[in-house]
Amino acid sequence: MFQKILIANRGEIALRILRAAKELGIATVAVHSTADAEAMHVKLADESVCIGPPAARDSYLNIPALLTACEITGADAIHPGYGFLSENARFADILAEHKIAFIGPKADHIRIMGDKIEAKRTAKALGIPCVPGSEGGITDDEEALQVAEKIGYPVLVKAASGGGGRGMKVARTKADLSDALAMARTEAKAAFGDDAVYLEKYLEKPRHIEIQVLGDGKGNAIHLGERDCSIQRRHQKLWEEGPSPALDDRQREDIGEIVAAAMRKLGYIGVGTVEFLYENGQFFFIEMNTRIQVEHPVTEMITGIDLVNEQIKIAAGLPLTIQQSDVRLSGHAIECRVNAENPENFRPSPGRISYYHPPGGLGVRVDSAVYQGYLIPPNYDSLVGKLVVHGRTRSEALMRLRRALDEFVIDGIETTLPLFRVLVRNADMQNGDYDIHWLEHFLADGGMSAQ
Ligand code: MV4
Repeated sequence: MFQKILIANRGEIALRILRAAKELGIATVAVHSTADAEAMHVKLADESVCIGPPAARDSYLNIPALLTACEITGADAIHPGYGFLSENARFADILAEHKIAFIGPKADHIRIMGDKIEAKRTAKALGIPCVPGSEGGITDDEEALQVAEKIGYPVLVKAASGGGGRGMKVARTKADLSDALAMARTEAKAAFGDDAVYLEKYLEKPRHIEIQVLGDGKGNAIHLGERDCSIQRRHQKLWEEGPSPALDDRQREDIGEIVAAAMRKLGYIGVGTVEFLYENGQFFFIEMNTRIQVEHPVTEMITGIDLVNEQIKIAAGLPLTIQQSDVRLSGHAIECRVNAENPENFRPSPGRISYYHPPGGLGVRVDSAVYQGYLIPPNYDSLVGKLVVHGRTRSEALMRLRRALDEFVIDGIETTLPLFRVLVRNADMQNGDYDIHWLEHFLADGGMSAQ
């Protein structure tokens, strides 16, 4: 087992990793930029190293600085969290060269899943249902026209290096296709330095349902159910829940076993999330994330499994001790991402928290690293914390969420709390009757102010 883990991240996920390490009796090293000197994970870690100025590229993305911090402290493993270097295959390779353990999957699996064309090709070969589309990348307009004729319009042009919605263009008719291809390639070249694109049948009103997996690379892999992440704005998730209100147990077991079997065949190591679009009772693979995700507490609350604890043990070479038959999904969990943003226009609202009172009580969890008097820096994402509630049923979880949101006080900055107080009272949300476009339509129809 590792002696000392360097946490190459910040905010709530850095605290989350620190907690798991401490419970395993492993020493912790916090790294921070000059903007995060007063951060909670720095205060609670056994040691801390300042790795640079506020800009991420000079601190949390600064590989030489992270290697030096390992050298100085004698850390034998690095946990990357999410974002930053968590899905950077080169970083995983460099750590291997320096004999420092990367708490994550094999670099090759990160590389495969980072290329959306390779990811899809691999998923298909492993027996995972995919969206109908081009076999690989699209080389010219002629090929695109043939594929589009075959799968039928509307089609979606997607960037191979994309993900998170960047570099996507819909073509509703043959006449739109050439422009959509050109715009997607231009955007992809500018954003990722790679203009490779592929084609898929465009699904009009899907849900976004992701399956949590855990594998040890020794022939064992299990699934831990799903999370419905359809409630998002401009590809930023806001409300995630599990189980999905749209699935029954049979569907859950079927798609879960398909994914677990695929991960066994792949020899996947660590935690991973296989993302699907779900429409008319069918699942369509779109991407796989090879990191711990922001919304992992939803799965922890319904399974009782500590995913970061499992991640660390697997990275240390221990076999998976959980069998699929041990996994019990119990109750319902909902996570709301509390961001330092204006709840109507989502403009960032950094600043000092003048008063902070988080909710509590049975089935209420707040994963946050802020405190009263904390100054939220403007340099990073706006996540203040995650309010996660659990109930024996979805309606109990909704009632608990409503109560917890009304109890939650964060003064000094604007937050998304008022938006969630409206959503938890909304009929469609109470009925679980939503798709990936629901929130943007709700906001466009007046959303907050219309209440
Ligand atoms: C799609 C799609 C419809 N049809 N693919 C957006 C980000 C990336 N994860 C893939 N995305 C989509 N791919 C096909 N063939 C719609 C989206 C999409 C979306 C997907 C999940 C969650 C939110 C979304 C918001 C807009 C579009």
